Amino acid sequence: MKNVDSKSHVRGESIYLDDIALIEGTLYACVYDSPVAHGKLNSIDTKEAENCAGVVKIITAKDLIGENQIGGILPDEPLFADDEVHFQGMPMALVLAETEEQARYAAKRITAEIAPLEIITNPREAFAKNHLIVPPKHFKLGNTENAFKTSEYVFAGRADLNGQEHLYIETQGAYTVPTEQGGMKVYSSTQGPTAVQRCVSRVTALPMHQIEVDVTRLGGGFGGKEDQANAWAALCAVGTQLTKRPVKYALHRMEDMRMTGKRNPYSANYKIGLDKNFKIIAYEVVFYQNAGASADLSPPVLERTLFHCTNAYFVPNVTATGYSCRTNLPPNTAFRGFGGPQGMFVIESAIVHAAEKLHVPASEIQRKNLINDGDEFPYGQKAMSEAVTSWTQADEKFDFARIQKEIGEFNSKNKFIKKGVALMPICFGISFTKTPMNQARSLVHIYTDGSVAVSTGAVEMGQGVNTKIAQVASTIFSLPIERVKVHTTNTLRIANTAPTAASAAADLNGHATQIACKTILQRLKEVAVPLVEAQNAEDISIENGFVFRNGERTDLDWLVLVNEAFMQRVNLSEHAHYATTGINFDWSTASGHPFAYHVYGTSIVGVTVDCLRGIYTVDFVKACHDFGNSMNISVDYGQIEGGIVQGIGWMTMEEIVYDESGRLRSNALSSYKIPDIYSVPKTIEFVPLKTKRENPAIFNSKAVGEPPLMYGIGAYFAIREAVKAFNTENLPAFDAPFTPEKVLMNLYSETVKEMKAGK
Ligand code: MTE
Ligand code: LUZ
Ligand code: MOS
Repeated sequence: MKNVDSKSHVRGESIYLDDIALIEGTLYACVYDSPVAHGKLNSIDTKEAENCAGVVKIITAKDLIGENQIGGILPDEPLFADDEVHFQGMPMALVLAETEEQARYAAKRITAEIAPLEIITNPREAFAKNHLIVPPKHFKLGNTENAFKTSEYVFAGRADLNGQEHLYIETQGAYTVPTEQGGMKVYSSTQGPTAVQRCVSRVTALPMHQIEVDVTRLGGGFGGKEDQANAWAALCAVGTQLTKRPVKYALHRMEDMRMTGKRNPYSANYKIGLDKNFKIIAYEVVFYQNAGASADLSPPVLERTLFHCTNAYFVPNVTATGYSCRTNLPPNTAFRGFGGPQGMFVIESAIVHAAEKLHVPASEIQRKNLINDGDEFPYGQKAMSEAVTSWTQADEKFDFARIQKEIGEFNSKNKFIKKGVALMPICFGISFTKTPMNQARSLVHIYTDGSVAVSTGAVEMGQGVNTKIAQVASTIFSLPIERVKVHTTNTLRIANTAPTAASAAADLNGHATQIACKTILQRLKEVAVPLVEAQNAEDISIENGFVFRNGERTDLDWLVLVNEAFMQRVNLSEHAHYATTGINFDWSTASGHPFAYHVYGTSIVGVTVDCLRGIYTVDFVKACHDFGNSMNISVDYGQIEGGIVQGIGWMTMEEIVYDESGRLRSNALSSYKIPDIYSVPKTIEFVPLKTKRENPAIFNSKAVGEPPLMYGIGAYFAIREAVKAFNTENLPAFDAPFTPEKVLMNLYSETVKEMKAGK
C-alpha cells in the first residue's frame, strides 16, 4: 500500500511550515547569533538595527517575561545569551521586522562586545579539564579485570567518530499566532509538540493550556527536531507575546547549519580480550562524547551508546564508561540511532583490530560471538536473540564465502582497483530508555457520514507513520483507507506526548489507535445485535462495510449502523491510552529491562576503491533484516534504503569541520558533502528474517526507523579492507568518516610518511 501522502507530495501540495498561509500583520524574525565560541558578554549594541527600515522590535534576554532557559534535561541552556556566550551561533538577540529581508538586514547591524574566554572543541581536552555535563555513566557485567588475566589475546586501541549534520530538507522554523485572552497558537516543525509547548510555556510564563502546538508534518527530522525545534518556537513565541502580532521564522540553510547541534562526535578507548577460540571474554571501553555547550539530549544519547556498546555480541565481562564532555560547539543532539551507532562502531573497530593481529577474517570473530537467547546484555536484560538466525539466513541467501572468493579473485587480477567487503550485524533496542516516555494516546471519531478522523501524538516526518496509523483504523473498522484521515499532531487534541523518536511512534500511537478503534467497534457491535437479530456482540463482525452475523453477511451496512448508533446516543468517539508493558530501568544499579524487544539483522556491504584517486563506490548492501511482520513493506523498504544511505554518508563522506575558534567550516552544501543519487549503492537487497517468534509491536511488526542506518557502518570496514588489499603495509586508524582524502592518504601511507620526513 502506498504512503497516504504520496499524491500530495508529488504534486507539491503537501503542507509544511513554510506553506502555512500567513495572517495579515505577521512579523518576520531573525536571530543575531554569537560570532565567537566562548566569552563574557559585556554589551550588545542594537541601536543601528533599531533604526533600520521595517524594524518593529529587538528582543534580548532582559525582555523576557518568563525564564531565559530552554534546557530540557539540565537548566544549562539560556534562550538568549545573558552573561556568557558558549558557542558560535548562540542566539543573542531577535529582530522582528515587517519583512523577512528587513529582519535579516537589521540583524547584521547588531554588534556585541565579548571578552574572549578559552575555547575547547575537543572532548578529550574537555574531559582533562573536568568539563562534564553530568557525572560519568557506567555499565558493568562480570569482572573484566580477571577476564583480561585469563585472556589468550588482548588488544587495545582508540576509535574516533565524527558528527553528522541532520540536513532535513525542511530547515527549523516556527510560526506563532496570538489567540484571545493572552493565548497562543504555535506551528512548529518539531518531532516533539509537547516539548515545544513546555518550552514556550517556560519562556513566556503562560500556562500550558493557553498554548496550542500544531504540526502537520516535517520535511525530515532525523532526531534534529526531537529537542532542537524548541528554541525557534520559543523565540517566535516571545516575539508574539511582546508585540501581540504573529511571528514567523524559518531558518536559512546556513543559519540552520551554524546554529543547531548535530550527531555527537565521540572519541573512545577500547580493550578487548579473547580466549584461544576467539571468544571475546572481556571488553573495556571508555567513551568521550562531544556534547557541545549544553546538555540538550547528550546524556540519554550517551546512555544509549553504553546500551549498544556490545552491538549484537555476547561478552560475559564488560566494563563500559561514558563521559559527556562540555565543549564550545552548538549543543549536539539526537540523530537516528541516538548514540547506538557510535557504540557499535567502537566494538566493530576492536573486533577488526583483533582480527588483523590474529590473521583471521573479522567475520569469524563476529560470528563466534553473536548473542544467543538468554545471554545477558551489560545492562541486565536477557536477549531474545535473532543474531544467529539473521546471520545464517543472510549467509544462505547471499553466500558470504562466494562473495569473498569473487572479491579475492578480482583483487588478485586488478592493481589499481580494489574491492572490499564487510559484514555488519546489528542489534538495536526498541523503547525510549527512559521508561516513562513509552506512552501514547489516540483520539478517534466516526462522523455520521461514516468517515473516520484520527489524531495521535505521532509526528509525520516522511517515515510513513500516518500511513501506518491509518492502516490500523482501516483494519479494525474494515474500511478502505480513504475513509480514514489522520490529522495534524495537536497538543489540544493529544496532550503530554513523547516526541516522535526512538523508532517507536508507529507502535506506541498505533497501539493507542487500535485500542480506541476496538472500543468504538464494540459499541457498534452492541448496537447491531438487535438490528440483525443476533444473540450477542460476539456473533457480530464488521467487514468491508457490512455487518456479519456468525460469519454471514447481513443487509446492515456501515453507514446505517453508524447513524443508528448516533440516534441511540452511543458515543462514536474514543480517546485511548497505551503504555508499553514489561519495561523498566534503574540507573542506581545500571540494570533492568529497558527494551520491549530488539531489532536484529546482518548485512554484507561491498565496495570498490579507485586506488589512484581514493574515491570509492558502494556496490551493494545485502541483508537479512528483522522486519517482524511488516505493516507496510513499501514504507519499510523506504526506511531501509534511506537509513542505509544516511549511514553510509555518515561513515564515508559527511565531514563536519569546526576550526579551533569553534567556527563551523563545513557550513553549507558546498563544503558538506552528503550522498547524492550517484553514491547510493547500486544494489540494496533485503530478505525479511524468518522466525517463529511473535513480535511485540503493533500487528506483529517491528520498529524500522533507526536500525537500518547501522548497516552503513559496514561501508567503513569494507573500504578499509579494499585499502588494505592495495597497501598491505598499513593499518588505517579507526577514524570515521573514511573520506576520499583519508582513503588516499592510507593508500599511499608510505609516500605520506616519506613526504612528512622531507624525502
Ligand atoms: N524517515 C524520514 N523520511 N524522515 C525522518 O526524519 N527520522 C528517523 C526515522 N526515519 C526520519 C525517518 C528517526 S531518527 C526516527 S526515531 C524514526 O524515523 C521515527 O519515526 P517512527 O518512530 O515512526 O519510526
Ligand atoms: N530519544 C530519547 C531517543 O529521548 N530516548 C531514547 O531512548 C531514544 N532512542 C532513540 C532515539 N531517540
Ligand atoms: Mo530519532 S534519533 O529517535 O528522532
